[in-house]
Amino acid sequence: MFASPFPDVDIPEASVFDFLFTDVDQADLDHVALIDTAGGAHTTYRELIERVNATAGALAARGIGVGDVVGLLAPNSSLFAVAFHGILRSGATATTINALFTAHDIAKQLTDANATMLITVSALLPQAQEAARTVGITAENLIVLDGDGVAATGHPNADDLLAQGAPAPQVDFDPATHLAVLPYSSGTTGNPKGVMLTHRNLVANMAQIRPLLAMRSDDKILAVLPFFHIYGMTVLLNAALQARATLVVMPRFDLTDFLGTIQNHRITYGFIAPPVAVALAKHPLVDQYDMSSLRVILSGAAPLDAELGIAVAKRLTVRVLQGFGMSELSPVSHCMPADGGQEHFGEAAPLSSCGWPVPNTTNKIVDPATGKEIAYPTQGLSEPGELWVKGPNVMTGYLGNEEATTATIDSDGFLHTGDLAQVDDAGRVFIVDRLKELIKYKGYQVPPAELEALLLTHPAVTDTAVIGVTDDDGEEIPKAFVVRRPGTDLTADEVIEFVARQVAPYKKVRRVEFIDVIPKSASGKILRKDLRSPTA
Ligand code: AYL
Repeated sequence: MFASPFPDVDIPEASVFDFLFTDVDQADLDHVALIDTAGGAHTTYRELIERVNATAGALAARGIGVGDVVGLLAPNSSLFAVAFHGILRSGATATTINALFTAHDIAKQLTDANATMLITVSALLPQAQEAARTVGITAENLIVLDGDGVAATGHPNADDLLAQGAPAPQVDFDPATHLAVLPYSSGTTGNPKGVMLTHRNLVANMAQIRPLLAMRSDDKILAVLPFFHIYGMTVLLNAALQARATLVVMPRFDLTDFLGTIQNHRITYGFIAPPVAVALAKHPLVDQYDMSSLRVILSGAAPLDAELGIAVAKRLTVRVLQGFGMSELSPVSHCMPADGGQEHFGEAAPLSSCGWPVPNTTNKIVDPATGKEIAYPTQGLSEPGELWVKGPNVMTGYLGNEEATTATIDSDGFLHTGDLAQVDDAGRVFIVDRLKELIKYKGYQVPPAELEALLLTHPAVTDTAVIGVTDDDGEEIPKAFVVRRPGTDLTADEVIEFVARQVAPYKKVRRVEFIDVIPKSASGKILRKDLRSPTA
């Protein structure tokens, strides 16, 4: 067992709203909190807080409060930020939904989370309406933030909520147990599950990463990572606002817009996932922009190739950092400090590591075959084993799924990540492989179980298994192994097309191999390791 080398931080007993906004300095109230690159709107901290309170008041007037779940389906915008904190401020729980989801995916999440209201934007209205109909959410409870308004369409918009002028409600809940958000994650196996994160979990993670990330009020933070995913939610919507920084909010990633935004807004701090690092290291366009304002880039959500990270640091003259986390950990459990570790440890951590355990956490590395803890190394690297994490950022469990919860969090409170790690004698953790079945495509979760269930509905497929393989660019992509029904002539293209028609674009199967039989254990579990051959 080894603990974070950083001093423990204080985690106040506060709601997310109180932790973020009750003690804003007078001087910060007129500071710009959010800039929308689409449309150019500026929102100050004062306006943000007023709108969050008014949104909470309007939701409360509609009967939403403690015990209710509200779906939030939208790309990044200042409207998203207001709606998100408005939901939490009302006492309700937000279930954030991937903006790329199909109507079917949206309805599934709303049903599982038991949501009674859905907040979206006009660009996603067709799928939002279809999902709302499926789950029985009424027109008045389908809010279209940038829509034409309740008078025109029957769906309230953001202005309708603000115009209601209802005061923010007095809400009474215990931050230690009350659920703030329900993001969805497939965890180590199976279908996506609601990850129960309390106000305390989110407040804790803000407090834990604050001394490491060291964001400042004069930072201009690039907010292109989606707010609906836990990475953007905690690091941008929560931690960056807590630092009173300015978020420059982009609705989607496009390389030209991304580079132009860094140049024109003088961005100082960027949060990315590894595919963006590939572009920053290699794309010729990068040389045409002035990147000199950048001081730090942090990569997380999937493994960062160290060489690539070094190339980005050299090309842009910035500090590149890596962090590691999971939705189930609110999410950041490991990170490098903003100076790489220079001040605290005398040298920066190598980019092949994801840094040190964040404050208030302890780790174990455990041999998955024997269940025995692996010794902390006296020199060099430890043996590899499954990474276990304990701390105030560990979720309370999976919604309505006791079995998955007890399989993931043990009786000592350690969360079993399903990732294979090593630790070195300086306490730095290296993620070396993934034990669990999860596939990550561009940092997004692709649960194989979902694709396998879908493929089995094809009449010419008798059995299948989906795994992650590495493509020529070093990126992880989903690959399906398919057993064809005898006498049929199903092609790989047909398999790819069949899936593509029915899933969000990032969940597409991108490679297919036909085989005679899917390797399985005696109990019928797919032996995914046996499918991972060098030629796969
Ligand atoms: P989820 N290296 C390797 N694998 C990683 C890394 C990393 N740096 N970060 C995340 N993963 C994988 O719930 C790993 O398999 O959360 C992990 O179990 O979508 C899984 O992604 C969790 O996927 C940060 C750093 C946020 C990371 C995050 C991660 C949120 C992704 C902020 O600073």
